[in-house]
Amino acid sequence: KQYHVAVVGVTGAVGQKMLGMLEQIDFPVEKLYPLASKRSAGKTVTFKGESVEIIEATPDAFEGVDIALFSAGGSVSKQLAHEAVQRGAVVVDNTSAFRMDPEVPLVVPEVNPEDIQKHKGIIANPNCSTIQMVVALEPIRQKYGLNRVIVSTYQSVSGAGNDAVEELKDQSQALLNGEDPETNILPVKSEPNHYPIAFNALPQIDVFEDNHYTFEEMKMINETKKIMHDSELKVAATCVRLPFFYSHAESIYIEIDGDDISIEDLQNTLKDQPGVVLEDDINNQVYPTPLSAEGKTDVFVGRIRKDLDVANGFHFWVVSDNLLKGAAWNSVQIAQQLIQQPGGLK
Ligand code: 11C
Repeated sequence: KQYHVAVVGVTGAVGQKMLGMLEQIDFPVEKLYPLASKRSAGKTVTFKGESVEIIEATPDAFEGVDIALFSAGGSVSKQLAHEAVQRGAVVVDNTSAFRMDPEVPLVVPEVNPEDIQKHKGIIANPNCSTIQMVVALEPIRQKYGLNRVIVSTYQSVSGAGNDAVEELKDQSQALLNGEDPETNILPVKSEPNHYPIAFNALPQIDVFEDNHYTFEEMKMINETKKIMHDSELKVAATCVRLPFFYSHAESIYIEIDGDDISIEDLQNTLKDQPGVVLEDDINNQVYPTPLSAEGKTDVFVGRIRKDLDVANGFHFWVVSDNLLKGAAWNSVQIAQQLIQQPGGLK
């Protein structure tokens, strides 16, 4: 069977990667609906070697669509996802619009694929920094149980969109030329203050919440509990933007159950897990970095260490391409499972 597939936000960084992933796995697309804002309508995208015209994303544009992959921002999803569902599409939404809605499954296929079947038209794709963390944690949680997670992130500028990528380039050039950098986008475009990202580190990703955490940090906390179906899990996060273009890295501390668990036990637990690549060989200086993970769909894990004070505490380093496993690939994987699971595409 072949499907009518819409990509909403097709001109954006993630939309483009969604097209690439659909092509790469040869997803059975009978007809592609590249949807975007009015501004982009009439331009074209290339899909499987053919030029396809971009259509304005309006409710009627979803007529005849089977699967709609949304990545055009939360407000577009809120406006159009239900319109797409009413017209018979299943929506895979890569924004925060519906992630915490109890009616909407929040899915990482390596962790909770069974939740896909509970959908009522919309399936949410988690935040990029959450996805790579839960892919790495799930095999450990399955084997040993998981009590506490404390994560600090090192996130690339592409998470804030193409404008932030350009801002890092421009600021780097300006500073190297001895000029003042222009600051318009980061840390958060809609906020009054902007700070340079080039040669800097910004401890703010998204807006602040009343509890002094940022929305990005709260996404990591709340989404992790929802995906793992464990509201009791202790999770804390600090999210930081750094001046590199692609992939997010994370320093993760966990407390697990069990006696005398060794570094090798955790390495063996993660080795050969689907979607996980263990790169942990300090004798040969082997560990993942944002550059080494860029362009790949896996989650890379290294630097596994035992905490020196807490018996069942471990530290490790997790890296993944935020636009691929963190966004486009996870969405396309959900779509792939939808069409493969019995009764999935209903
Ligand atoms: C960032 N994680 O790096 C964000 C981008 O909720 O899907 C993804 C925002 C989201 O800025």
